[in-house]
Amino acid sequence: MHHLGATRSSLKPDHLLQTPDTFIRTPLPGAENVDFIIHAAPQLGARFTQMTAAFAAGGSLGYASGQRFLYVLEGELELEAGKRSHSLVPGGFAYLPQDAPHTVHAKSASRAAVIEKPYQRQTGAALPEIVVGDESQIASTALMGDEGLRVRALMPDEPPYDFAVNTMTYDPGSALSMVEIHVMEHGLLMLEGGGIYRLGDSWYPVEAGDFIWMAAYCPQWFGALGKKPAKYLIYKDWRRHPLGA
Ligand code: UGY
Ligand code: MN
Repeated sequence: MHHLGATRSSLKPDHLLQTPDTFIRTPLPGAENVDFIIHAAPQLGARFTQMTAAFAAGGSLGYASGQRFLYVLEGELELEAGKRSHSLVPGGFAYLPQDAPHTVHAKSASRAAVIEKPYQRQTGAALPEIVVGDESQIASTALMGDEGLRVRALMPDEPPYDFAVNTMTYDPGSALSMVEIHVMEHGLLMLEGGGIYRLGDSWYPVEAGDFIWMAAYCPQWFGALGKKPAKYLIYKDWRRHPLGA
C-alpha cells in the first residue's frame, strides 16, 4: 500500500505528529516477541522515550532504561514486581521506579504504551514506590472547572515522582481554554475520537492511533470534533527545577 508520498505526519523542530501509516517497528534488546514503535527518543530532542509495544502471546519486556510506565491498550499483561503479581488489562497501568526488578509477560497478544525516563532525584525527597492501578478506578477532575474536559491523573502528584501521566477526555466541542506554552515537554497518544491539534503555528486534524511529541515551550491547543468524546494519554515532566537542581 502506498499513498503517493502523502501523510498527515509532520516533523518540525518543536513537535512531531506521527500517524500510524508512518510507524516502523523495531526489536529492542532484552525483549522477546515484542515489536516496538519508538515514538519519542533523545534522537528527536525528547528527554524521555515513549513507545508502543506490540506483544505476541508470551512476549516479554527486557530491562528498563530508567523509570518505566506502562499503560495497557489491548490484551492482558502479567506484571511481577515487588513480590506481587498483577494482571493488567486495557486501562490498567503501572509505574516501576528506576532499577526496580520486575518482569512483564503477555498472556495474549497485547499492546501497551511504554514510557521510560531517567530519574531525577529531588534532594531530601523520599524515593518513589511501585504504583499499579486501573484508570477506571481513578476519579476525574474538570480542567479549570470545565465539566466537558476531564482529567485523570495516573501518577501520584508528590515530590518523589518526576513525571506525570494523565488521560484527558473531551466531550465533542470541548477544547483547551487557552493556548498553552510551558517548559514541560509532552508525549501524547490519541486513544479515542479526534479533533484539531494546534502545535506551534500549525493546525492538524488528529485521530485515535496518532502520536504527538511537543517540545518544551511548543504552543499547543486542542479542540474535540465528531460525535464521540476524544481521549488522549499524555506524559509530562513534572515537579523538577529546569536547571536540574
Ligand atoms: O497538562 C497539560 O499540560 C495539558 N493540559 N496539555 C495538553 O493537553 N496539551
Ligand atoms: Mn500542556
